[in-house]
Amino acid sequence: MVRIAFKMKLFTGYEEEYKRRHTEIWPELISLLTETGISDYSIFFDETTNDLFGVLKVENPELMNNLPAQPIMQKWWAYMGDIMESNDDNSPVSIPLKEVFYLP
Ligand code: RM4
Repeated sequence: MVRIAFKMKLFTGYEEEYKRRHTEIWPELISLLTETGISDYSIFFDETTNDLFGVLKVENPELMNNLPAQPIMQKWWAYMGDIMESNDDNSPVSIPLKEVFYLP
């Protein structure tokens, strides 16, 4: 099991909308993420910078490389693209974070 952390960026003023979309997250996207081996996935919001901090566990991180090609993932990213920083392919701009401390 590997823990992965990353940050993304929300456009100003969309905290409530971002939360709403995630409380109504599509069941087929949840299935895709869990079938990929992802668990314990949280996203926190830093209201001083608009940073979204994601942290998750995954059995085999290489399987996450398959996510961008999945139609449900692409549809979700297109849906989210109006409220967060995205790349040309609609994937969120995501900055990997290095672990510097862990207390199991
Ligand atoms: C985020 C972003 C991530 C996705 C989560 C569920 O807003 O799109 O890529 O893993 O939603």
